[in-house]
Amino acid sequence: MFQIIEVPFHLGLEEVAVGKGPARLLRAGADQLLATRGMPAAVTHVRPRDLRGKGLDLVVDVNRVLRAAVKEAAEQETTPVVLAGNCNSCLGTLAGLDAHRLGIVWLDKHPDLNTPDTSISGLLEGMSLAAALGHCHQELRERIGLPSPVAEQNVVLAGIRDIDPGEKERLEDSWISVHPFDSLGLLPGALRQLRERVDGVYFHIDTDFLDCAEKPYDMVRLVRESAPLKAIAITNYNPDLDRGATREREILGLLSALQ
Ligand SMILES: [Mn+2]
Repeated sequence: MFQIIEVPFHLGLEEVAVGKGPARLLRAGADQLLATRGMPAAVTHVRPRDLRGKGLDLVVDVNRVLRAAVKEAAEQETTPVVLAGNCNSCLGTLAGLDAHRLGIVWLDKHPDLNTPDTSISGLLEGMSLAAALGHCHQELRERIGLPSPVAEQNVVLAGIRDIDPGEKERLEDSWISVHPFDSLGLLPGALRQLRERVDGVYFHIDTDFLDCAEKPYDMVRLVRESAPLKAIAITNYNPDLDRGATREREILGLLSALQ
């Protein structure tokens, strides 16, 4: 059974840019697509009460509330589906899960493995996976409540097209299993190997992977069938940039593929 958790924030700012994505997907019937025996998925809204800080403090506040919501969903033996603005929601979601023998499968056009030293844009969302793996922002991760980083050996990264130079170096020197958008051939084997090391998977979907993925629904089904999914994230959808609602329909297709 799925439990939707709506996190309508863009770097701590509510309903701005990609922060508008979650509400739009709910209006389009995300809860119906994740129904169990005809019952729409329940929805929890992440709204920190006192958003008076700024910058990273806001990111911490949002992720702490998300952590509690994920923990509650997991305790009720439902699968949290986090509809979030930014990929940094991975920190709050991972913090709410039992970290023991947990893997990550990450679909994204970008590896999100920049650090403040290598980032060209300087934006936190491009550092999301790096932060979860302990490459940067240790303090941020710890404040959100994720004391230990996830081991690189337990990460499968797929759908990748745009890699920054600093990320390329990092990937060449890492244990992460990387699969470009156009080479899905080795993905089933990588998922089987991951399954031997973990009991469950956090499945992160940055919807920009749809820009280039050739068989996105097959990818989602492959991951779904590869291991128990402990939580799922759907991130980075900006309805203002979605003329004709093409992307919205594609994302609804991804949700259907999770069933
Ligand atoms: Mn991305």
